[in-house]
Amino acid sequence: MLISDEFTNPIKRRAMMEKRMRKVAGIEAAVPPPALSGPRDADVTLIGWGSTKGVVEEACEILNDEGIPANQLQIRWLVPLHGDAILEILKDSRHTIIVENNYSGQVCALPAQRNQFCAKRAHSQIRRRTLHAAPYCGGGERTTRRADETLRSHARDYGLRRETPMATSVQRASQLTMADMKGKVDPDWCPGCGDFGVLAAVQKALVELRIPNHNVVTISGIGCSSNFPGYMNTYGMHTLHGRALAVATGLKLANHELTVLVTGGDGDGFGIGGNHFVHSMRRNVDVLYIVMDNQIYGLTTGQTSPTSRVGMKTKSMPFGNIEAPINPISLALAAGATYVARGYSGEQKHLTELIKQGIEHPGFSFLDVFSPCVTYNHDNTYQWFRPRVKKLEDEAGYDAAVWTAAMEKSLLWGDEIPIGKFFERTDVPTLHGAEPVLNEGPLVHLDPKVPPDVARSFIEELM
Ligand SMILES: Cc1ncc(C[n+]2csc(CCOP(=O)(O)OP(=O)(O)O)c2C)c(N)n1
Ligand code: SF4
Ligand SMILES: [Mg+2]
Repeated sequence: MLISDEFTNPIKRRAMMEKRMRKVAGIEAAVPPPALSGPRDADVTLIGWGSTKGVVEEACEILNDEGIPANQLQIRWLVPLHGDAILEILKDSRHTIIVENNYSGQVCALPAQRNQFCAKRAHSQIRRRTLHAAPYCGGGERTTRRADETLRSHARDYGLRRETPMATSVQRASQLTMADMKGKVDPDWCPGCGDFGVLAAVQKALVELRIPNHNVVTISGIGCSSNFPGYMNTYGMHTLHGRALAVATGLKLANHELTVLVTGGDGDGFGIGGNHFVHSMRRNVDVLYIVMDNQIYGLTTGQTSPTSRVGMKTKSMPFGNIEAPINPISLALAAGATYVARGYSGEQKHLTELIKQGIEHPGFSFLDVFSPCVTYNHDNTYQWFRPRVKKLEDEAGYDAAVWTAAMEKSLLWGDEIPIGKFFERTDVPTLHGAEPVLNEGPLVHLDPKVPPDVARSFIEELM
C-alpha cells in the first residue's frame, strides 16, 4: 500500500498546510467581503449563507413591512470568511439572527471556533450583541415557501414575537406601551389585592422611562407578591423564599447595564430575607427593591409577618400578635439605603413616580408599598389607609436630603402615616461602581482570561 508522505512526514505536512493557507489568504484578497443589504440603521440583522439567500431576503421584506427594520448580511464563503469585515458590520447590529440551512449550525459555530484562534476580537465583540442562531433543517425536497415559513417561525421564536422580552426590544423604545410590558400569564391574585396596583405602576414606570423589556430583569422570592416576575414581560427569576436580593446582587454584578427590579412581600424581605435586606443596603447594590407590604403572610393563608401590628389576630397568633413590628423605613435608613420611599397601591400616580425615581436612582432604592391583602388582613384595609396616608411632597419645607429629618418622619405611625420620598443621596458609590474590575465594562462582556475548557469544567462543577 502506498501512503503519501505528506501524511506521514510532519515537516512535509506542515509545509503543505502552509501552502494551502497562503492560497486561501490570496483568495480572501481577491473576493469582495460580504456587504449589508437593507437599511443601515436596522433593529435586526439576519445573517444567511448559501441557499438561505432567498428566504432571508423575503423575511427581511416581511419584517420591514411589519415595521421591524431589518437588514441582511449574506455570507458567500465560509473559507475565506472575511471575519474582520463581518465583525465590523456586526458592531452596529442590535439583534443578530443567524439563519442556517444545515443540521449542525456551522455558521453559528464560527464565533466559537474563531475564539480559539483570536480570542478577544471574535468572541467578545460578537457576544456584546444579542446573538441568536436560527438553524433549520433543509433539503432538496423542501420548497422555498416551506423554508421561508420555517425561517419566519424560528425568527419569531428567537425574538421577534411580541410575547418575548427580546421581541419588544426590536421595537423602538418610544413606541413601548403598557401591553408590551404585560407577561404571558394573568395574575392569580384575589380580586382587589393591592398587588395589582403595584404591577400596573411598575409597568407604567418602565413605559414612561422608555426602558426596553429586554434590558429589565425582575427578581422575586416566594409569596403572593413574589409571583410578580411571571406577570411582567421582562426577563425574570422566581427564586427562593427570602433570597431575591442575593440573586439580584449577583445578577447586577454580572451585568450592571441591566435594570434590576426586585419584588416581594414583607415576610419574604423582612423575615427570612432580613439578612440580605440589610447587607444589600449597606453595599449600595444598584437595584430597586419593591416590597408589597400587606403586614401578613398572604400565600400561606394569613400568618403574622414582621410588619404585623401588635395585637393583630392571625392564624399563627389567634390571641393577637405579641411581637413589636419592625419599621422598614427606619431600618433602611439605618442600614445605609441611598433612596428610601414609601408608596400606597391606592395612589397609582404617586406610586409610579416613586418607582421611576427608584429605577433612576444610582444605588440601592428601597420602596415599601402598602399593598392591602383583602383576604387575610382585615385590620389594614384600603379604608384604614385612605384617611391616614399623607404625601411628604405636600409638606412645605420637607427636605429628602436630610437624613435626620427622614428618620424622624419614619417614626410616625397612627392617624398620620407619611408616604413619598423620605430620603435620597447620590454621593455614595454603588457596589458595581466601587469594584475596579467592572470599570472596564460589564463582567459579561469582559474576557474571562480563563481557557474555555477550564471555564467549562468550573461551570459544570457548580451546576
Ligand atoms: C424556606 C421557606 N420557608 C417557608 C416557606 C413558606 N412560605 C411561602 S410564602 C411565605 C410568606 C409569604 O409572605 P410575604 O412574603 O409577606 O408574601 P405575600 O404572600 O404576603 O405577598 C412563606 C412563609 C417557603 N416557601 N420557603
Ligand atoms: S391572599 Fe392576600 S396577598 Fe395573596 S393574592 Fe389574595 S389578597 Fe393578595
Ligand atoms: Mg405579605
